[in-house]
Amino acid sequence: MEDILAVDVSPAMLGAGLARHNAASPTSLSGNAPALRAWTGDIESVPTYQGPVDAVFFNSVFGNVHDQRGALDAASGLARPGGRVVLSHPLGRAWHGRLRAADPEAVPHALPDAGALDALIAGLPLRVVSLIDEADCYAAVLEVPPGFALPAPLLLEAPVVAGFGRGSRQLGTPTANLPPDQVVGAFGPAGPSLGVYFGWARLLDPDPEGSAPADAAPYPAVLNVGRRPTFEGQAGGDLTVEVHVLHRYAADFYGRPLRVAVGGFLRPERRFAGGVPALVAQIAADIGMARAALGGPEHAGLRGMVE
Ligand code: ADP
Ligand code: RBF
Ligand code: MG
Repeated sequence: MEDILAVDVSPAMLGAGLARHNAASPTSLSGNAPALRAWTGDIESVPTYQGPVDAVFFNSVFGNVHDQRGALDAASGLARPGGRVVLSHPLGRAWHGRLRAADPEAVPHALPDAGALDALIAGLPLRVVSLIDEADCYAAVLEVPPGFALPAPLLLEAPVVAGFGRGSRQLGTPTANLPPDQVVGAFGPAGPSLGVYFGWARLLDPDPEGSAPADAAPYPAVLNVGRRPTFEGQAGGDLTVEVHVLHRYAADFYGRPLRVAVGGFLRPERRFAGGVPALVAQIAADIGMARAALGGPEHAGLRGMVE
């Protein structure tokens, strides 16, 4: 069996689902055994640490979801890179339309047709893979962008500049800001995809009076290249390149050059409606994904690029 997280606003419905499942295939809920877990609440209340998941299914429910765009945004954030979001209704548009006519309060939305679907996901990190919209069957398959190893690793090197002073104080993740104009050229003529990358980072020119020598070693890192829409409003602020090094340094290192070898892209930047706690949980997940990717054979040579 697969790992499944069942999500419903109704504890009674969740209980019924769990009872039916456990009767059919009793499993241990302890340890790392694949299991059916339950979360009471709507999709936007599911914390990121429950993911990342291969796929999010909205089966026979999407028309009942009041904030469909918010739900899709939350779903895209729970899915792994390349993961899917599926909207399905096995009885299709005609049946759903009659249900909606009978109780428009419980079913505020029609199933989205191709145009409505495009409008719903505009600006979200989702694309339509396929859409079946027939009288007796509805299924829309959406995909979040795949995490990708870059065609070749990128090398960034620039002195660390001051940012907003928010990384360490508000988020618990200090980010060494690099001047964007000195580093975005490395991402090619089309510029960087805004989002989170992983790689190795090393501080150059160790200051004899400052950091301990050990601080000049290469360490794993996560980078955000983006406009911080969680803080700066939907459109975001100026482009920043921020590197959170997975190491506890003895002292701050403003002005010192930082060299970063970027190995791949983890996810697009998002606006977190849940604010700081939601972003902090996502960054923790990003760090886990980065460590896993850096530990794999695909990126074995990356560390050497910053040495
Ligand atoms: P700012 O807004 O000025 O970038 P932050 O709160 O983001 O401030 O903190 C970043 C600064 O913290 C870096 O410029 C660097 O001097 C220091 N720092 C200490 N440890 C780290 C780390 N592990 N990763 C990144 N920066 C760190
Ligand atoms: N800010 C966002 O608004 N959305 C994000 O998805 C986002 N992801 C981040 C991921 C990582 C690994 C890091 C280090 C930062 C991220 N930030 C994101 C940037 C954050 O808003 C920024 O570091 C602080 O505002 C301090 O400048
Ligand atoms: Mg910073």
